Formats: sequence, C-alpha cells, structure tokens
Amino acid sequence: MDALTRSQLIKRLATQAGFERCGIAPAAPIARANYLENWLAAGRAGTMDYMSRYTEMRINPAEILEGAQSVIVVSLSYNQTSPTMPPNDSNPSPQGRIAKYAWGDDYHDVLKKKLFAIADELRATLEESFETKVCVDTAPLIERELAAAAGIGWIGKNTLVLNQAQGSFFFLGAIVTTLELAPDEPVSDHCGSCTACLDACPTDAFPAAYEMDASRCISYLTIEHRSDISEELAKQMGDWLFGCDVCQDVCPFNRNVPVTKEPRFQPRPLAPSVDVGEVLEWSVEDYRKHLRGSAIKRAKLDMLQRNATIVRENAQNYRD
Ligand code: B12
Ligand code: SF4
Ligand code: SF4
Repeated sequence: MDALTRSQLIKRLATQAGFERCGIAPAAPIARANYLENWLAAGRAGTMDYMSRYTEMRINPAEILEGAQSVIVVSLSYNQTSPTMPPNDSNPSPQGRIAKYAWGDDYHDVLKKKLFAIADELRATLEESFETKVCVDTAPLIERELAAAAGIGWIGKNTLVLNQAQGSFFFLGAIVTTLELAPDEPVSDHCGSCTACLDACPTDAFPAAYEMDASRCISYLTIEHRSDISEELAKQMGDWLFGCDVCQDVCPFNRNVPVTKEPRFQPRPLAPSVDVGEVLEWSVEDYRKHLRGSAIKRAKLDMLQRNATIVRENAQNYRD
C-alpha cells in the first residue's frame, strides 16, 4: 500500500472512531521551535516545571519514537450546551464554574482508547511492520503546532486551534508513527482583525496576540498551580472553580457549532458548576467519589478548596 492509500485508510478509521477531523503532519521539527525556549525563559510557564523537560521532543516529534516519519493528528469535539441547574433559592452558597472540557468523563481515557483502537486496526490491515506511540496531552509534544501543520485548524490569537466547522471546543490527540504517510496542508488563519478573546480575558493573560502568559491564566491558576494565588489574580478569577472558557466563549467561530456526539462527554452531575460550600466540606473520600473518572482530578482536593474559598470571597465582595 502506498503512502497516500495508507493515509486515506487512517482517515476512514479516525472517522469510524468518532473523530471529527484527522490530518497528517511530517515528524519534523515544528515551525516555531525557538518560541518555546523564549516562552520558558520569560517565565510564562509559571510553576509548570514539566514544561521545561524533554524540550528536544517538544520541538521535534521524531525524538519521541525512533524512526518516526509521520504524526497522525485527530480532533474530538467536547462542545456542549449548558445543562439547566434547578433553582435553589434556599441555599445562599455560590456556585463555582467548571470549564466545559471537564464536564464529561476524562478526555485522556476517551481519546487514548480510540487512538489505540486505530493503531490495532492498522496493524491488522497493513502487511509491513511499524511502530506507533499514542499521545494525548501528557506526552512532551506541542500538539497545537502539529495540529496546525496537519490542517486540523489554525492557531488562533488565544493560542487554541480552531476551525470553521468546529470552532475550538475540541481536544487534540496524536499517533507518532514510523509509517510513511502523505502529509496534509495547513489551513489559513481566519482571525482577521478580531481581538475578542484578547479583550475578554479577565486576567490579561495575553501579552500579545498568539502569545500566552500561562502564569496569569485562570486555567493554570485553578488546575496547575499548587500554592497560593496572589490577591490581584484571585480577585480576577470571578466564579471559576476549575479552568476557564472565557477566551473561547467570546470567539465568533464558537457560535452555532454542533455539540459533541461522544456519549462519554455528556455532562456529569458536577457540570456546569458546583456549590462551593459543598466542595469546602469534602473529605478525601468525597473528593474521590465525586471525581472518579473525571479530568477535574488534575486539581488536588486542597487546590479545589483553595479555589472554592476564592470563589466564595469574590461572590461576597460582589454582593457588598
Ligand atoms: C501546558 C498546557 C496548558 C497551560 C498553558 C497554555 C498555553 N497556551 O501554553 C494552561 C494550563 C494555561 C492551559 C490552558 C488550557 N488548555 Co491546555 N494544554 C497545555 C499542554 C499540556 C501543553 C501546551 C504547550 O506546549 N504550551 C507551550 C507553549 C509555548 O505552546 P503554545 O502556546 O501552543 O505556543 C505555540 C503557538 O502559540 C505558536 N505561536 C507562537 N507565536 C505565534 C504566532 C502566530 C502568528 C501563530 C499562528 C502561532 C504562534 O508557537 C508556539 C510554540 O509552538 C497542551 C497539550 C500538549 N501536549 O500540547 C494542552 C492543550 C493545549 N490544552 C487544551 C485545552 C482544552 C486547554 C483549555 C481550553 C482548558 C480550559 N478550559 O481551562 C485552556 C485554554 C487556555 C488557552 N487559551 O490556551 C487543548 C487545546 C485544544 C485546542 N483546540 O487547541 C490541548 C491541546 C490539550 C489536548 N490534548 O486537547 N493549557
Ligand atoms: S482561559 Fe481564561 S484566563 Fe486563560 S487566557 Fe483564556 S480567558 Fe484568559
Ligand atoms: S476570538 Fe477572534 S481573535 Fe480570538 S481566536 Fe476567535 S476569531 Fe481569533
């Protein structure tokens, strides 16, 4: 089978697995390799020390698998409409918002299962031997650069990958492989003169378009940062308990896009928000019980309770 026929087969398998898009990028150094170095040197990663490890793999996916030739990149929508919350006037405790990506089951499990199934199917179909490495989020790859190279979408001014059919509420996943495949072309940038995401960010986390200071981002503060949050940033967190969707909610490309077809991304009971008073009462057992199989577990109990205290204080200050 030639490279083009193999690529067509992979795209059929990706569609069957439920991915909305699948594209191929060459396993070659990414377009803006020096950006990561400058980003780290400027302290943009905050306390995410893992971002400064395995730099050679992040800037060149071929380093992650010996003999790698291609990267298969997929996207899976997690877009949802907000489930209706029953009114509860008797309870004065404020609600802390959960970012949409964490409303359903943990995406790492969902995407990995589908990608391993594609790799198995390929092994059963192709005669030649080849290696694969499945990567979802946690591997040292800059997935957005690879997604852009594979034509999944363009990198927007808010640094997320988006496209006209899906907007940006989707996850990325990748299979690095030794197979030779026919690469796709990048798509062009349609952000134009829009600056809605840059203007709306509550913490001014964009020093410039296409550039994020993660150390100011609410997603980083609530999920990745383990110690205290400065008073200045805490005040700007508003009612976000876990993650933040503001720079996506305002994006014109996220209006009227289809909701996810993935059953495992249907909202769990803690979506779209949770009573912060309850979170502050959680024991370790409650935390485990409520968050089994959820991406919210990325934040430890003490971090969620720190966030809950901030949301409660912000609600109090808003009322005063
Ligand atoms: C660390 C990380 C974070 C950090 C830092 C984010 C950041 N911008 O770097 C924090 C915790 C803040 C975060 C937040 C979120 N994240 Co996150 N995160 C990651 C992770 C693990 C690594 C990202 C990384 O390498 N950053 C380092 C910097 C240097 O990379 P970069 O920002 O992508 O920069 C590149 C481009 O911006 C580009 N660039 C630079 N200049 C220019 C100029 C132009 C003109 C262009 C076009 C490009 C460009 O070059 C850079 C280097 O290649 C990836 C998974 C992965 N392995 O890739 C998920 C990932 C990026 N996150 C994801 C998600 C869903 C989120 C959130 C939406 C979650 C939420 N709701 O709270 C937010 C979104 C915030 C935002 N606006 O980006 C998805 C994004 C999917 C998509 N559609 O793009 C990913 C891909 C996970 C996944 N597998 O699906 N995240
Ligand atoms: S996720 Fe929220 S805090 Fe982070 S850059 Fe986007 S709008 Fe700003
Ligand atoms: S809000 Fe505007 S500038 Fe930001 S990513 Fe969407 S289209 Fe691009």
